[in-house]
Amino acid sequence: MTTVSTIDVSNLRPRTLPSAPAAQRWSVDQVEALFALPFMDLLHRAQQVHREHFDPNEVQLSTLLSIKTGGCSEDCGYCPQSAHHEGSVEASKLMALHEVLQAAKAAQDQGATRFCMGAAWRSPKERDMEKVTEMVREVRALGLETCMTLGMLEAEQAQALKDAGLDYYNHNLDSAPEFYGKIISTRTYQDRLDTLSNVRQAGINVCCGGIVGMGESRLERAGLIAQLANLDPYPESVPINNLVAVPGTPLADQAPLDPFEFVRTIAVARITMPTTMVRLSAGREQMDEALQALCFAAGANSIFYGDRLLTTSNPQAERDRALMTRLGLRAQGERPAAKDEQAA
Ligand code: SAM
Ligand code: DTB
Ligand code: SF4
Repeated sequence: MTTVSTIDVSNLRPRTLPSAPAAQRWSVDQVEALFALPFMDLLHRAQQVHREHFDPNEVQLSTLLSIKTGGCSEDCGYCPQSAHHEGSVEASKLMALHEVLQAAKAAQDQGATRFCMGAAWRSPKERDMEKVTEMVREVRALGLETCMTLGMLEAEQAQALKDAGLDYYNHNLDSAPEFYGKIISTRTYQDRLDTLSNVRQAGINVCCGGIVGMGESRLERAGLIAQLANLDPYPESVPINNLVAVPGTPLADQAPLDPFEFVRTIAVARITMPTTMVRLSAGREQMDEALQALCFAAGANSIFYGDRLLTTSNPQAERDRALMTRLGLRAQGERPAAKDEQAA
Protein backbone atom coordinates (compact mmCIF):
# COMPACT_ATOMS: atom_id res chain seq x y z
CA MET A 1 0.00 0.00 0.00
CA THR A 2 1.22 3.50 -0.79
CA THR A 3 1.55 6.00 2.01
CA VAL A 4 0.85 9.53 0.94
CA SER A 5 3.16 11.00 3.56
CA THR A 6 6.23 10.18 1.44
CA ILE A 7 5.01 12.54 -1.31
CA ASP A 8 6.07 16.18 -1.26
CA VAL A 9 2.79 18.00 -1.75
CA SER A 10 4.26 21.49 -1.46
CA ASN A 11 4.88 21.67 -5.17
CA LEU A 12 2.63 19.09 -6.74
CA ARG A 13 2.54 19.80 -10.42
CA PRO A 14 2.15 17.46 -13.36
CA ARG A 15 5.33 15.36 -13.42
CA THR A 16 6.05 15.79 -17.10
CA LEU A 17 5.48 18.44 -19.70
CA PRO A 18 1.92 18.65 -21.06
CA SER A 19 3.06 17.23 -24.39
CA ALA A 20 4.29 14.01 -22.74
CA PRO A 21 2.03 10.93 -22.87
CA ALA A 22 -0.97 11.90 -20.82
CA ALA A 23 -1.14 8.61 -18.96
CA GLN A 24 1.92 9.64 -16.94
CA ARG A 25 0.82 13.10 -15.99
CA TRP A 26 -0.93 12.47 -12.67
CA SER A 27 -0.42 9.33 -10.63
CA VAL A 28 -3.25 8.21 -8.34
CA ASP A 29 -0.84 8.72 -5.41
CA GLN A 30 -0.26 12.32 -6.38
CA VAL A 31 -3.97 12.96 -6.68
CA GLU A 32 -4.62 11.24 -3.37
CA ALA A 33 -1.97 13.44 -1.77
CA LEU A 34 -3.89 16.49 -2.95
CA PHE A 35 -7.06 15.09 -1.36
CA ALA A 36 -5.12 14.67 1.90
CA LEU A 37 -3.96 18.31 2.12
CA PRO A 38 -5.33 20.37 4.99
CA PHE A 39 -8.68 21.74 3.74
CA MET A 40 -7.56 25.39 3.78
CA ASP A 41 -4.35 24.64 1.89
CA LEU A 42 -6.25 22.63 -0.69
CA LEU A 43 -8.75 25.44 -1.25
CA HIS A 44 -5.99 28.01 -1.49
CA ARG A 45 -4.19 25.94 -4.14
CA ALA A 46 -7.39 25.43 -6.08
CA GLN A 47 -8.19 29.16 -5.95
CA GLN A 48 -4.72 30.04 -7.20
CA VAL A 49 -5.07 27.69 -10.17
CA HIS A 50 -8.60 28.88 -10.84
CA ARG A 51 -7.60 32.56 -10.88
CA GLU A 52 -4.69 31.84 -13.24
CA HIS A 53 -7.15 30.67 -15.90
CA PHE A 54 -10.61 32.09 -15.16
CA ASP A 55 -12.50 35.02 -13.83
CA PRO A 56 -13.44 33.58 -10.39
CA ASN A 57 -16.68 35.56 -10.39
CA GLU A 58 -18.07 34.01 -13.54
CA VAL A 59 -20.22 30.87 -13.83
CA GLN A 60 -21.36 29.10 -16.99
CA LEU A 61 -25.02 28.06 -17.07
CA SER A 62 -26.29 25.01 -18.97
CA THR A 63 -29.86 23.81 -18.97
CA LEU A 64 -30.64 20.11 -19.26
CA LEU A 65 -33.53 18.47 -21.04
CA SER A 66 -34.35 14.78 -21.04
CA ILE A 67 -35.35 14.22 -24.67
CA LYS A 68 -35.94 10.49 -24.13
CA THR A 69 -36.66 9.35 -20.61
CA GLY A 70 -36.55 5.96 -18.87
CA GLY A 71 -36.66 2.36 -20.07
CA CYS A 72 -32.87 2.25 -20.45
CA SER A 73 -31.30 -1.15 -21.10
CA GLU A 74 -28.19 -0.32 -19.01
CA ASP A 75 -27.97 -1.25 -15.34
CA CYS A 76 -26.18 1.80 -13.85
CA GLY A 77 -26.85 1.36 -10.11
CA TYR A 78 -27.40 5.06 -9.44
CA CYS A 79 -29.81 5.74 -12.27
CA PRO A 80 -33.60 6.02 -11.96
CA GLN A 81 -33.92 5.56 -15.74
CA SER A 82 -32.56 2.02 -15.84
CA ALA A 83 -35.18 -0.59 -16.72
CA HIS A 84 -33.28 -2.98 -14.42
CA HIS A 85 -34.46 -1.22 -11.25
CA GLU A 86 -37.90 -1.69 -9.73
CA GLY A 87 -38.61 1.97 -9.06
CA SER A 88 -37.46 3.19 -12.45
CA VAL A 89 -39.25 6.13 -14.07
CA GLU A 90 -41.80 5.50 -16.78
CA ALA A 91 -40.35 5.17 -20.27
CA SER A 92 -41.25 7.76 -22.88
CA LYS A 93 -40.52 8.18 -26.58
CA LEU A 94 -38.06 10.60 -28.12
CA MET A 95 -39.47 14.13 -27.84
CA ALA A 96 -40.65 15.96 -30.94
CA LEU A 97 -38.44 18.68 -32.34
CA HIS A 98 -40.92 21.49 -31.63
CA GLU A 99 -41.10 20.52 -27.93
CA VAL A 100 -37.32 20.50 -27.68
CA LEU A 101 -37.14 23.94 -29.30
CA GLN A 102 -39.76 25.30 -26.94
CA ALA A 103 -37.71 24.12 -23.95
CA ALA A 104 -34.51 25.50 -25.49
CA LYS A 105 -36.07 28.94 -26.00
CA ALA A 106 -37.36 28.96 -22.42
CA ALA A 107 -33.85 28.06 -21.17
CA GLN A 108 -32.35 30.85 -23.24
CA ASP A 109 -34.89 33.34 -21.90
CA GLN A 110 -33.88 32.34 -18.36
CA GLY A 111 -30.22 33.09 -19.17
CA ALA A 112 -28.73 29.70 -20.08
CA THR A 113 -26.01 29.78 -22.75
CA ARG A 114 -25.82 26.03 -23.34
CA PHE A 115 -28.59 23.50 -23.83
CA CYS A 116 -27.81 19.89 -23.02
CA MET A 117 -30.09 17.15 -24.36
CA GLY A 118 -29.96 13.72 -22.71
CA ALA A 119 -31.41 10.40 -23.81
CA ALA A 120 -31.70 7.20 -21.76
CA TRP A 121 -30.11 4.99 -24.39
CA ARG A 122 -27.28 2.49 -24.41
CA SER A 123 -26.43 4.15 -27.73
CA PRO A 124 -28.49 5.90 -30.42
CA LYS A 125 -29.98 3.77 -33.19
CA GLU A 126 -29.59 4.82 -36.81
CA ARG A 127 -33.21 6.00 -37.00
CA ASP A 128 -32.60 8.27 -34.00
CA MET A 129 -29.55 9.93 -35.50
CA GLU A 130 -31.51 11.88 -38.08
CA LYS A 131 -33.79 13.28 -35.39
CA VAL A 132 -31.07 14.21 -32.90
CA THR A 133 -28.88 15.86 -35.54
CA GLU A 134 -31.88 17.97 -36.54
CA MET A 135 -32.30 18.98 -32.90
CA VAL A 136 -28.66 20.07 -32.76
CA ARG A 137 -29.02 22.19 -35.91
CA GLU A 138 -32.19 23.89 -34.74
CA VAL A 139 -31.10 24.54 -31.15
CA ARG A 140 -27.84 25.97 -32.42
CA ALA A 141 -29.75 28.22 -34.80
CA LEU A 142 -31.33 29.84 -31.72
CA GLY A 143 -27.84 30.99 -30.70
CA LEU A 144 -27.32 28.45 -27.92
CA GLU A 145 -24.31 26.18 -27.48
CA THR A 146 -25.36 22.56 -27.82
CA CYS A 147 -24.51 19.49 -25.78
CA MET A 148 -25.84 15.95 -26.04
CA THR A 149 -25.54 12.83 -23.95
CA LEU A 150 -26.94 9.80 -25.76
CA GLY A 151 -24.80 6.91 -24.48
CA MET A 152 -22.10 5.17 -26.48
CA LEU A 153 -21.20 6.51 -29.93
CA GLU A 154 -19.50 4.92 -32.91
CA ALA A 155 -17.02 7.07 -34.85
CA GLU A 156 -19.52 7.75 -37.66
CA GLN A 157 -22.21 8.81 -35.21
CA ALA A 158 -19.82 11.24 -33.53
CA GLN A 159 -18.94 12.63 -36.95
CA ALA A 160 -22.63 13.06 -37.85
CA LEU A 161 -23.17 15.04 -34.63
CA LYS A 162 -20.10 17.16 -35.35
CA ASP A 163 -21.38 17.83 -38.88
CA ALA A 164 -24.69 19.00 -37.39
CA GLY A 165 -22.72 21.50 -35.29
CA LEU A 166 -22.69 19.80 -31.85
CA ASP A 167 -20.43 21.74 -29.48
CA TYR A 168 -20.11 19.28 -26.55
CA TYR A 169 -20.77 15.60 -25.94
CA ASN A 170 -21.24 14.40 -22.35
CA HIS A 171 -20.17 10.87 -21.53
CA ASN A 172 -18.90 10.17 -18.03
CA LEU A 173 -16.33 7.72 -16.73
CA ASP A 174 -18.40 7.85 -13.53
CA SER A 175 -15.87 6.27 -11.15
CA ALA A 176 -12.40 4.76 -10.84
CA PRO A 177 -11.91 1.61 -12.94
CA GLU A 178 -11.53 -0.44 -9.71
CA PHE A 179 -14.95 0.62 -8.42
CA TYR A 180 -16.83 0.77 -11.70
CA GLY A 181 -17.79 -2.93 -11.80
CA LYS A 182 -19.70 -2.58 -8.50
CA ILE A 183 -22.08 -0.08 -10.14
CA ILE A 184 -22.45 -1.04 -13.80
CA SER A 185 -22.19 -4.38 -15.58
CA THR A 186 -23.75 -3.76 -19.00
CA ARG A 187 -21.01 -1.55 -20.44
CA THR A 188 -17.30 -1.62 -19.69
CA TYR A 189 -14.90 1.13 -18.74
CA GLN A 190 -13.15 0.52 -22.05
CA ASP A 191 -16.48 1.05 -23.90
CA ARG A 192 -16.62 4.48 -22.30
CA LEU A 193 -13.03 5.31 -23.21
CA ASP A 194 -13.75 4.24 -26.80
CA THR A 195 -16.75 6.57 -27.03
CA LEU A 196 -14.68 9.43 -25.59
CA SER A 197 -12.01 8.76 -28.18
CA ASN A 198 -14.58 8.81 -31.01
CA VAL A 199 -15.97 12.11 -29.73
CA ARG A 200 -12.48 13.61 -29.47
CA GLN A 201 -11.53 12.37 -32.94
CA ALA A 202 -14.63 13.97 -34.42
CA GLY A 203 -13.52 17.32 -33.00
CA ILE A 204 -16.38 17.72 -30.51
CA ASN A 205 -15.56 19.20 -27.10
CA VAL A 206 -15.52 16.49 -24.45
CA CYS A 207 -17.65 16.79 -21.32
CA CYS A 208 -16.67 13.93 -19.02
CA GLY A 209 -16.80 13.52 -15.27
CA GLY A 210 -18.23 11.22 -12.67
CA ILE A 211 -20.29 10.65 -9.55
CA VAL A 212 -19.06 10.64 -6.00
CA GLY A 213 -20.88 9.44 -2.91
CA MET A 214 -21.61 5.96 -4.25
CA GLY A 215 -19.67 4.25 -1.44
CA GLU A 216 -16.27 4.56 -3.10
CA SER A 217 -13.13 5.19 -1.04
CA ARG A 218 -11.05 8.36 -1.22
CA LEU A 219 -8.44 6.38 -3.13
CA GLU A 220 -11.13 5.53 -5.67
CA ARG A 221 -12.18 9.18 -5.94
CA ALA A 222 -8.55 9.99 -6.59
CA GLY A 223 -8.53 7.20 -9.19
CA LEU A 224 -11.46 8.81 -11.02
CA ILE A 225 -9.81 12.24 -11.06
CA ALA A 226 -6.50 10.74 -12.24
CA GLN A 227 -8.32 8.99 -15.11
CA LEU A 228 -9.97 12.24 -16.17
CA ALA A 229 -6.83 14.35 -15.79
CA ASN A 230 -4.75 11.87 -17.79
CA LEU A 231 -7.04 11.85 -20.79
CA ASP A 232 -5.04 13.44 -23.58
CA PRO A 233 -6.13 16.19 -23.72
CA TYR A 234 -8.21 16.29 -20.57
CA PRO A 235 -11.95 17.12 -21.04
CA GLU A 236 -13.03 20.69 -21.71
CA SER A 237 -15.81 20.21 -19.18
CA VAL A 238 -15.83 17.98 -16.07
CA PRO A 239 -19.17 17.42 -14.32
CA ILE A 240 -18.80 16.33 -10.71
CA ASN A 241 -22.10 14.76 -9.65
CA ASN A 242 -22.95 14.10 -6.02
CA LEU A 243 -25.10 10.98 -5.91
CA VAL A 244 -28.81 11.72 -5.78
CA ALA A 245 -29.96 8.60 -3.92
CA VAL A 246 -33.21 7.88 -5.74
CA PRO A 247 -35.73 5.48 -4.14
CA GLY A 248 -35.99 2.25 -6.08
CA THR A 249 -32.37 2.30 -7.28
CA PRO A 250 -29.75 -0.04 -5.74
CA LEU A 251 -28.04 3.04 -4.22
CA ALA A 252 -31.23 4.37 -2.60
CA ASP A 253 -29.90 3.84 0.94
CA GLN A 254 -26.35 4.97 0.33
CA ALA A 255 -25.14 7.20 3.18
CA PRO A 256 -24.37 10.75 1.99
CA LEU A 257 -20.75 11.73 1.40
CA ASP A 258 -19.14 14.12 3.88
CA PRO A 259 -19.83 17.51 2.23
CA PHE A 260 -16.23 18.65 2.74
CA GLU A 261 -15.06 15.58 0.84
CA PHE A 262 -17.26 16.72 -2.05
CA VAL A 263 -15.64 20.16 -1.93
CA ARG A 264 -12.23 18.48 -1.89
CA THR A 265 -13.17 16.56 -5.04
CA ILE A 266 -14.03 19.82 -6.80
CA ALA A 267 -10.76 21.40 -5.66
CA VAL A 268 -8.67 18.43 -6.82
CA ALA A 269 -10.42 18.45 -10.21
CA ARG A 270 -9.61 22.17 -10.54
CA ILE A 271 -5.92 21.69 -9.63
CA THR A 272 -5.36 18.70 -11.92
CA MET A 273 -7.34 20.12 -14.87
CA PRO A 274 -6.60 23.86 -14.65
CA THR A 275 -8.35 25.04 -17.82
CA THR A 276 -11.42 22.80 -17.74
CA MET A 277 -14.88 24.01 -16.79
CA VAL A 278 -15.56 22.17 -13.52
CA ARG A 279 -19.29 21.66 -13.29
CA LEU A 280 -21.04 21.48 -9.93
CA SER A 281 -23.63 18.99 -11.21
CA ALA A 282 -26.22 16.65 -9.71
CA GLY A 283 -26.88 16.93 -5.99
CA ARG A 284 -27.11 20.73 -5.69
CA GLU A 285 -30.74 20.54 -4.61
CA GLN A 286 -29.58 18.62 -1.53
CA MET A 287 -26.83 21.20 -0.71
CA ASP A 288 -27.31 24.39 1.22
CA GLU A 289 -26.09 27.68 -0.19
CA ALA A 290 -22.99 27.87 2.01
CA LEU A 291 -21.83 24.50 0.67
CA GLN A 292 -22.42 25.58 -2.92
CA ALA A 293 -20.42 28.76 -2.24
CA LEU A 294 -17.57 26.60 -0.95
CA CYS A 295 -17.72 24.59 -4.19
CA PHE A 296 -17.37 27.81 -6.21
CA ALA A 297 -14.49 28.84 -3.95
CA ALA A 298 -12.89 25.45 -4.68
CA GLY A 299 -12.95 26.14 -8.41
CA ALA A 300 -16.35 25.05 -9.73
CA ASN A 301 -17.34 27.46 -12.49
CA SER A 302 -20.34 25.92 -14.16
CA ILE A 303 -23.74 24.61 -13.06
CA PHE A 304 -26.89 23.02 -14.40
CA TYR A 305 -29.46 25.76 -14.34
CA GLY A 306 -33.22 25.19 -14.35
CA ASP A 307 -35.55 23.37 -12.01
CA ARG A 308 -34.91 19.89 -13.45
CA LEU A 309 -31.87 17.79 -14.16
CA LEU A 310 -33.04 14.79 -16.21
CA THR A 311 -35.57 13.15 -13.91
CA THR A 312 -34.69 14.66 -10.53
CA SER A 313 -35.05 18.22 -9.31
CA ASN A 314 -32.51 21.01 -9.33
CA PRO A 315 -32.74 24.40 -7.56
CA GLN A 316 -35.23 26.83 -9.12
CA ALA A 317 -33.62 29.30 -11.52
CA GLU A 318 -34.68 32.24 -9.33
CA ARG A 319 -32.99 30.69 -6.33
CA ASP A 320 -29.78 30.30 -8.31
CA ARG A 321 -30.04 33.88 -9.53
CA ALA A 322 -30.47 35.06 -5.96
CA LEU A 323 -27.47 33.02 -4.80
CA MET A 324 -25.34 34.37 -7.64
CA THR A 325 -26.32 37.92 -6.73
CA ARG A 326 -25.45 37.36 -3.06
CA LEU A 327 -22.05 35.99 -4.06
CA GLY A 328 -21.40 38.58 -6.77
CA LEU A 329 -21.22 35.84 -9.42
CA ARG A 330 -22.04 36.65 -13.02
CA ALA A 331 -23.36 34.30 -15.66
CA GLN A 332 -20.80 33.74 -18.41
CA GLY A 333 -21.51 36.17 -21.23
CA GLU A 334 -23.13 38.74 -18.94
CA ARG A 335 -21.68 42.24 -18.72
CA PRO A 336 -19.72 42.88 -15.48
CA ALA A 337 -21.69 45.20 -13.21
CA ALA A 338 -20.26 48.71 -12.80
CA LYS A 339 -18.88 49.49 -9.30
CA ASP A 340 -21.86 51.71 -8.35
CA GLU A 341 -24.30 48.99 -9.51
CA GLN A 342 -22.48 46.46 -7.28
CA ALA A 343 -22.72 48.75 -4.29
CA ALA A 344 -26.44 49.35 -4.78
N1 SAM B 1 -27.63 7.54 -20.95
C1 SAM B 1 -26.51 8.37 -21.15
C2 SAM B 1 -25.28 7.84 -20.51
O1 SAM B 1 -25.32 7.16 -19.50
O2 SAM B 1 -24.20 8.14 -21.03
C3 SAM B 1 -26.73 9.81 -20.73
C4 SAM B 1 -27.48 10.20 -19.50
S1 SAM B 1 -26.79 9.73 -17.95
C5 SAM B 1 -28.16 10.02 -16.91
C6 SAM B 1 -25.59 10.98 -17.59
C7 SAM B 1 -24.89 10.93 -16.24
O3 SAM B 1 -25.76 11.38 -15.21
C8 SAM B 1 -24.39 9.60 -15.73
O4 SAM B 1 -23.21 9.20 -16.35
C9 SAM B 1 -24.18 9.90 -14.27
O5 SAM B 1 -22.86 10.40 -14.06
C10 SAM B 1 -25.20 11.01 -13.98
N2 SAM B 1 -26.26 10.52 -13.09
C11 SAM B 1 -27.28 9.69 -13.41
N3 SAM B 1 -28.05 9.43 -12.34
C12 SAM B 1 -27.50 10.10 -11.30
C13 SAM B 1 -27.82 10.21 -9.91
N4 SAM B 1 -28.85 9.55 -9.39
N5 SAM B 1 -27.05 10.98 -9.14
C14 SAM B 1 -26.00 11.65 -9.67
N6 SAM B 1 -25.63 11.58 -10.96
C15 SAM B 1 -26.37 10.81 -11.77
C1 DTB C 1 -23.95 14.80 -15.87
O1 DTB C 1 -22.79 14.46 -15.56
N1 DTB C 1 -24.93 15.03 -14.99
C2 DTB C 1 -26.17 15.33 -15.68
C3 DTB C 1 -25.72 15.39 -17.16
N2 DTB C 1 -24.37 14.96 -17.12
C4 DTB C 1 -26.50 14.71 -18.20
C5 DTB C 1 -27.26 14.37 -15.36
C6 DTB C 1 -27.55 14.25 -13.89
C7 DTB C 1 -28.70 13.32 -13.72
C8 DTB C 1 -29.15 13.22 -12.30
C9 DTB C 1 -30.26 12.25 -12.13
C10 DTB C 1 -31.50 12.57 -12.90
O2 DTB C 1 -31.99 13.72 -12.88
O3 DTB C 1 -32.08 11.64 -13.49
FE1 SF4 D 1 -29.13 4.44 -19.02
FE2 SF4 D 1 -27.48 6.55 -18.85
FE3 SF4 D 1 -29.09 5.86 -16.80
FE4 SF4 D 1 -27.02 4.32 -17.38
S1 SF4 D 1 -26.93 6.48 -16.68
S2 SF4 D 1 -29.12 3.62 -16.94
S3 SF4 D 1 -26.96 4.51 -19.59
S4 SF4 D 1 -29.72 6.59 -18.78
